[in-house]
Amino acid sequence: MVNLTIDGKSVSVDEKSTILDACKKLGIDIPTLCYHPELKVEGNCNICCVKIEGKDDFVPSCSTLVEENLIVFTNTDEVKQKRKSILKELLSKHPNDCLTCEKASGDCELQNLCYILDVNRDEVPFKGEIRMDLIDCSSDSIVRDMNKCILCGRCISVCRDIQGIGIYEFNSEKNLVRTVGDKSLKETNCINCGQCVKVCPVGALYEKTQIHEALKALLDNNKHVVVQIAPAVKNTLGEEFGLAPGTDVTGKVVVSLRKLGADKVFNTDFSADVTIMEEGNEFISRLKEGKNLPLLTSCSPGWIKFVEHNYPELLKNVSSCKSPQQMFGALSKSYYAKKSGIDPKNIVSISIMPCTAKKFEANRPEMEVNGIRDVDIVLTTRELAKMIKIKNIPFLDLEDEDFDKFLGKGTGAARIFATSGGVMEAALRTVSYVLTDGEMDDIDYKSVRGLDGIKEAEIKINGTVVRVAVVNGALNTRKLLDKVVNGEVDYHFIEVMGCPGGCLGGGGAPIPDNKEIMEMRKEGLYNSDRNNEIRRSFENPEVKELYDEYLKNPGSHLAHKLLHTSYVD
Ligand code: HC0
Ligand code: SF4
Repeated sequence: MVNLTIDGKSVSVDEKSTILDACKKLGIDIPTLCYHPELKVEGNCNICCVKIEGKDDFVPSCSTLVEENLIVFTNTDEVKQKRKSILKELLSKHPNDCLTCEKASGDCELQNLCYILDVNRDEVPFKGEIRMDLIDCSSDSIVRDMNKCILCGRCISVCRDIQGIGIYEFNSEKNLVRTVGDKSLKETNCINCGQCVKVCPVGALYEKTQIHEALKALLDNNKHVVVQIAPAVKNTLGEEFGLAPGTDVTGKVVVSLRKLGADKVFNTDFSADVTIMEEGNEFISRLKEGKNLPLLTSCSPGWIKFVEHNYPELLKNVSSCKSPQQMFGALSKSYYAKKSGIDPKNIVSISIMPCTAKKFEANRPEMEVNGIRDVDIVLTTRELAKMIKIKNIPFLDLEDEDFDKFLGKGTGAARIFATSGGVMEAALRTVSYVLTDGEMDDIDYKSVRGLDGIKEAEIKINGTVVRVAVVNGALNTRKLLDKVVNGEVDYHFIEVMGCPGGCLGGGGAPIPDNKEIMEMRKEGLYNSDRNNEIRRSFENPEVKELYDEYLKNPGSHLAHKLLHTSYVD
């Protein structure tokens, strides 16, 4: 342990600690900007500077290691002035358009620092010019506005170190962050995961917003607007309104959407149950035939883009099932349209997702049936929160309401899709039942739960050992798939989610998220599963009705036409 004194208080910390860590231990708040607890420390903005007795220069507390008997000052006038001057320098280069910035107020760390350090934005005019060539709208999911970049390096780090993709780099000549090869984002191997959006402290990276399109459709009396709500949204949206992570706010989301003008409010959990029927059936066939194993799940669009770019030889292993988002879209414009006597051309299908890549997925050319797009508009959880706030809907005071019928019911199995291991567990709940004619009816498969990057388990079903793996985050996926390709491991079924932790950690989720928040979200989700009276997909009464009345059997001709696809890069 190392002993030091900070602002007159003694503290002992591990020798690998930084001064910032020691300050945290003492409860001393230090403003930070480039620093992010989950990322490699760059130490390049210096806003967290402190003074060490006997040294002339200020040092960044986030990247300076503690030393025995160090005497540190964090809050002198000199330190405060230094921080202010660093902030003012950043502001002089930062466009002054906070009123129209896409970064939600409260999420902009630069703006927050103005309050914390008592710097009035109006006193620091923007001295640069806004360059249109620094705005990249090419991606379906993400906009990059490098006019606003403060060079913190977080996007570089998350994409390279957490996702293992490495789209961005510093260009020291031009003093900006660019994509490797200076391509537009669409031309790179970006998987649209949005992890860079979540860590960007300012409005330099944001989801390609569709709020205006959504509001227009919701107010159009000639359109029949159906909205689906993804599993993760129900246990995370509350954070935007001050509720604890994991709180189940399903009933309030439903009312909010009705108040926003939705004609029907439906449930992605319903189509997640349909996915299990289709994917479970596909798995059982492949297992029996011993063909194209391991089966790789297909619900995470970031992962699909990743496999297309990096492991095209494994595309034959990817399930042909569309994701629940897309299955819902296709069913809303076929089954639901028929049942309600509505012309599918008049239906606008909106989805609320914790994911930026879902915008890309909905735009994929494959995602339509007979020229009718499955999903028209995708909003992230954060975009929905913004809409609720702009429209002054008193979210916390709303009385819970239930989903509309036909595509509204979801089981506990569907809800846990949103966390890593959930799709696998949901599939196992149904597959084990089917393969044993109901003799094996396990509900809890705890071995595939948790936020670890790679999990594996062996499940005995009817004398057969089914070897499964669950992986989340692109870097972990690469590690696992390299082993699959090299024949070092041999699984029957692998669940892959492109974002760390699964959809709960999606690029469209509330900001911030960290390990503690992710744990709470996950616990909330499993509570919602436990509280659901139906916890297996094949028992969903609306799913039964769908098959009885319309699709007939999983894997039927009609099911294939509507709910399956193939991916070609
Ligand atoms: Fe997910 Fe999904 S679980 S990907 O994270 O499978 O986005 O929540 O909606 O489609 O259901 C996201 C979440 C979904 C889909 C589902 C799957
Ligand atoms: Fe990298 Fe994901 Fe951002 Fe694309 S969206 S640049 S893959 S972090």
